[in-house]
Amino acid sequence: MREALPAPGLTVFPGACLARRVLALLALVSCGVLAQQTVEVAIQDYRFSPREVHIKVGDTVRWTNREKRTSHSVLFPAENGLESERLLPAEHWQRSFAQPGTYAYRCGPHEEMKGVIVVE
Ligand SMILES: [Cu+2]
Repeated sequence: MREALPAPGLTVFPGACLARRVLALLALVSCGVLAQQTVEVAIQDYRFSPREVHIKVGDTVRWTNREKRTSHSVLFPAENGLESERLLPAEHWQRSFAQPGTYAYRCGPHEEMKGVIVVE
C-alpha cells in the first residue's frame, strides 16, 4: 500500500500523522493474517509425529502417511467425528483451524494412536 506524500512545503497536521500510523498498524495486522503456515505431521510406526503441535489461528496442519504399507486416518471425535479419508502410504490430508482451542484427535482404525493440535 502506498501513501501519497505531502507536496514539499505543505504542513503535515498531527491528525494526518496519526491516521498514517493507524494505517501502518492495520497493514501490519493484515500481514500477520496473511502469514499463515502449514505445519507437517508425519504418520509413521503407528504414531503421529510430532504428537503435539502448536499453531496460530488460520494455520493449516498436513498429515502425511509415511508408512510402508499401513493406512491410517485423522479423526476428531469432538467435531462430529470429522475424519479424513483413509490415507494410504504417501497420501496426505490437511485442514486449517479458524478457532483457538485444543483439538485432540486419533487415528480412526487405530484408537491408540493419538495426537493434539493446540491453536493459539
Ligand atoms: Cu492408524
